[in-house]
Amino acid sequence: MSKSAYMHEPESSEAFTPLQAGGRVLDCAPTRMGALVPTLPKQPLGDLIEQYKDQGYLWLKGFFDPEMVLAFRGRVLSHLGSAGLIAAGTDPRIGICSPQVGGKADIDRRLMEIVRSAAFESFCTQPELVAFMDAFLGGLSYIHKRKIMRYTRPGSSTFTPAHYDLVYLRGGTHRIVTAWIPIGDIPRRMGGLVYLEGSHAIGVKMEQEFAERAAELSPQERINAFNKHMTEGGWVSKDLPDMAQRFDSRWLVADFEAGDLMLHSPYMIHASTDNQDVENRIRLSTDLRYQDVQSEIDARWSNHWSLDDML
Ligand SMILES: O=C(O)CCC(=O)C(=O)O
Repeated sequence: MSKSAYMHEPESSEAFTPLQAGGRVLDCAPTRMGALVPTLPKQPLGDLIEQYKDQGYLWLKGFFDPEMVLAFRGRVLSHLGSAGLIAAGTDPRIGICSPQVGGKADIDRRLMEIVRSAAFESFCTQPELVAFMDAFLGGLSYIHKRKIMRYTRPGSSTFTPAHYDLVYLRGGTHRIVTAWIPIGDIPRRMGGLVYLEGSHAIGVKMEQEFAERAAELSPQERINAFNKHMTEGGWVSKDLPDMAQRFDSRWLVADFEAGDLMLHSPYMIHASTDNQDVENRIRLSTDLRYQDVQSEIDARWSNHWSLDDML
């Protein structure tokens, strides 16, 4: 596929709505903010792979049946809702946050139950996703057991600082593909993922520099995202506006919908923005890591995700 066939941008003034991350307002000038390029999944595989390599991501529109995703959203949020997360008398599929949210510990305990549940396992291993990942990776795909699910309340200070994923997966192959799945609609004001345009090349360079500096570290320390050469938590930065300036690049944003599947390279720098939803909805998503089954697997990811696993 030629580049021009997919390098278009939606003509939407919404693409430039001011957003914030950790309370810092992103510069919405067209030189600092743009729109992610959507892709239809039913294209020849070779074209999809080429586009992924070129952009560092693929935003596969309508990959899943939206009703199935919304039903799963309802299932998750009704489980978390019993700990007081959801406004009484409202449909958990909509996910309106309760004005008096219950104890965080109770909600998080229920979240850990969800990520260990058969319902979540079957959501993550549904046949069309497995078949697609096998084809995309060119052989049998492996999904890491450590699967993360995130909920973000509107108005909370929770956001994901800028990073690339390999920092957390240095104990195995670098040929990882992350699948990020919005569980329900996540319009940009609800704090979805944003990607630093062209940053998969920056990630490769950063990783080379890290490898040089880390030569003196023990093998254990070298793969630890919290080692002395990393910033706290392995983040590249918590200051998204500054990063766009520093790398002279743009944050690419999108209105994600139930049914979308996002794939990104382990070198692609991404983050999330704050959930500023005026309708008071909870942002819910999962992120999964794939690789081919024959390559080296980071053993630290062979357990269920826990909030305190320090990975
Ligand atoms: O959902 C988020 O806020 C972060 C997800 C993420 O960092 C990832 O999918 O790699």
